[in-house]
Amino acid sequence: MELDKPIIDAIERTGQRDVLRFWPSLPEEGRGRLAAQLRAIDWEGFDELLATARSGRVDGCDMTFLEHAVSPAAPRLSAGDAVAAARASATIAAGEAALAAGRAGAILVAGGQGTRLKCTGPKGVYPIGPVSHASLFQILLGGLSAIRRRYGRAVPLAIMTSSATDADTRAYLEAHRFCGLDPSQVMIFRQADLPALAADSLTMLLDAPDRIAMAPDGHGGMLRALAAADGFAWFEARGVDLVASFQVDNPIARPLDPEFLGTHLLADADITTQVIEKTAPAERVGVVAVADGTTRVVEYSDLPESLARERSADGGLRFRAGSIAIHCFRLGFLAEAAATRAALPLHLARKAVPFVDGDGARVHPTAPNAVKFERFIFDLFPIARRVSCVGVDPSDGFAPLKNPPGSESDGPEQVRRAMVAVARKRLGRAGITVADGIDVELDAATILDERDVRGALASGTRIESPCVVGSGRLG
Ligand code: UD2
Repeated sequence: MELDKPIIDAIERTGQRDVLRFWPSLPEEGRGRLAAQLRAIDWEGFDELLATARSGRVDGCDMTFLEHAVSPAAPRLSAGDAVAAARASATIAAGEAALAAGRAGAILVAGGQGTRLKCTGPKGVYPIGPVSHASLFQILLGGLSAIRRRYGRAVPLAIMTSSATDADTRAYLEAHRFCGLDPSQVMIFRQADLPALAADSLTMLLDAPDRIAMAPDGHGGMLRALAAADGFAWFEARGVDLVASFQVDNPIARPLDPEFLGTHLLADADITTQVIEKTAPAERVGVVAVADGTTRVVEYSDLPESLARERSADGGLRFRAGSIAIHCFRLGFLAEAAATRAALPLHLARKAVPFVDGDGARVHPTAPNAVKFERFIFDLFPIARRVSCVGVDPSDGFAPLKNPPGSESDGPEQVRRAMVAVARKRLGRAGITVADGIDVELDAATILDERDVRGALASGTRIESPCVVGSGRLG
């Protein structure tokens, strides 16, 4: 096997000849593998990688913007509080009408490698249900079934995978019958990979003599990948004109909350985003900030520590609008942005990436030796005509699974506790008591909120042993 001339030219032009150092000694099969990777690389975009790496610039950190920026107003979602819900009734009605008209779709980003969680395979298969042991996929996709039951219309769902998660995700969903969803309402699309570059030489690293070290291109890769998979047309064909995007790691996420969607529609926004009040400077959430009419999300790793710590006169953090990565987009806005390649900049991260050295020995660096690149979907915020924000109480909508068992925060123990707390609260509102220390869970596919609880269990019921409410095992 020989390499095509345009690829050899691109390798020369970008100074990447070193990637072929084992080529002469590779067996035919290995050459085939390496050639396939080289063909898949976006050589036209390679200069952007090199320029970003050379500048050492972190796009999220625009100091001029941050100097003037403030946290945006974010009216709190009522989340079942009867008084607040009555006040928000027109907004809730607008969202419910959109759901009943089948206008809402969803994008689940599930291409991450789950490095911090140290799980093998996609994060979505992680068993998180405190009683059911249901996986993240079962819980999140189940939530869409519950919406369909209530509003009579499916929420078409596009799931973004990556080279790291695609095959296993497809196999899991097939084996689990798409977690109860109609397969014709689910599309799976794969984001692209970008090469990691050696920090000193800016040359690609080899993970093996016949394999380039690549990593998913960040959740911002969703734009180009969805366009390439005809995803915008897929949504349009199903009557969708707004899509909520959410992450695979948060089982109590409420991306299709009617009040959230209603806020978006009544504000006539391109983007509406959910925020929590960030209270500790070190919390690992990006912050939403506004200056001169422009809204941005500044990722936690990009926010200088002095600014992360700064407090306002009321004692709260100056940058307190913590992004939980649940956004509602006008579909037309996303499609237009996808057509503009320049819309999403690259972000740079310095990472320790294993590689094979000149002698073919594998090296596991303990300090960062490489730069990796990612695009973030929230970099669309500054080009949106209008961005609106809603506030979420973390106990009602944010319990991310990031860390392995035994961690101090964001581990499975904390996530399960949060799920049990949500269940207890909703059961309590429906007049059901739960004995102390008992784990309860709401069946994601049938129970959206206390209204569904009332349909499943009589008020006054007392729960004495662990159970999943709504699954048919109780009541
Ligand atoms: C993300 C947000 C952070 C905050 C936090 C809330 C970014 C850059 N940071 O931080 O501001 O909102 O979540 O939990 O968004 N993913 C892909 N492809 C990729 C990379 C990630 O699909 O190439 C998915 C991944 O599967 C997961 C999500 O994006 O669902 C977030 O990835 P992460 O866990 O690496 O992000 P984190 O916790 O640093």
